[in-house]
Amino acid sequence: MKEQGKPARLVDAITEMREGEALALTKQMLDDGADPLTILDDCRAAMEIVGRRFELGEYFLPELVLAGEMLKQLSGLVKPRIQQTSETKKRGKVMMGTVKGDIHDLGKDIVVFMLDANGFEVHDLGVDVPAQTFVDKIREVKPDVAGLSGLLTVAADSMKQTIEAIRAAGLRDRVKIMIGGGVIDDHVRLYAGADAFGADAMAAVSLAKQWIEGK
Ligand code: B12
Repeated sequence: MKEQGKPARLVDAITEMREGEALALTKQMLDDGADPLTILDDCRAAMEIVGRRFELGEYFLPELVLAGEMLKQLSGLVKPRIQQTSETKKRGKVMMGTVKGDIHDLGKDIVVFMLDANGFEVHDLGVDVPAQTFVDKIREVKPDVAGLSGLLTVAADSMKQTIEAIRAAGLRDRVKIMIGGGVIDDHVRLYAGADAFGADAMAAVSLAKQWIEGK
């Protein structure tokens, strides 16, 4: 039988909750010169499997919590290997937050990190962010782009309410809005009234570049 490659072993270690092995494998892959972004993709694939098992009643909250903790540690190992841009002049301002009612932040944190590494000034509002906080902070910080993250189905409604609040405050034409996370897709973009949906952290970077620099 063919030996399983390291990426598949990493996905396996995460989904089977073998924390020590997942950490050791990640370190090994990084030392072998693996692309850090690919490792993050593998982690995300593993989280999808964990999520599916939770949905099927095979895993429970403790497994979700452990998976979340593992991902935090793994991304802590991976992030320093991602090249930061050498430009000191910031490219533009991006505000990020997980919408009201949702406390998932691992994906948002990766997006924040990638935006920062690519030279944007990032303002992270955290999780469970009320629509009014987005409005207040947009007024105060004047970001070029606002990114809304959410993983729960109900996040779609929070995104819609947030964007409506931004519109009601007269700020909608001053800020481009991107959304992303878990189940978010282009249907949600239409429903919520965002400018774009991004599937991953690099999509967030491309959108911000495109909007701010016309690239
Ligand atoms: C880990 C986890 C948790 C951890 C979160 C830890 C943390 N600090 O974030 C804990 C244990 C706290 C948790 C809690 C809950 N969870 Co949970 N959780 C997950 C799990 C397994 C992984 C999520 C994750 O981190 N993925 C990895 C990251 C890297 O991916 P990502 O977030 O999608 O982000 C990437 C992209 O989407 C994109 N992106 C993200 N944000 C943005 C924003 C923009 C602007 C752009 C462009 C891109 C972008 O870039 C990121 C990097 O590539 C998912 C399963 C899944 N399929 O996602 C369930 C899941 C999201 N959870 C779920 C549920 C039900 C819950 C709970 C309600 C459980 C409970 N009974 O209490 C609570 C919710 C509490 C709340 N109010 O929010 C469900 C949601 C179902 C639904 N559709 O509504 C899921 C889908 C599991 C399932 N299949 O049932 N959870």
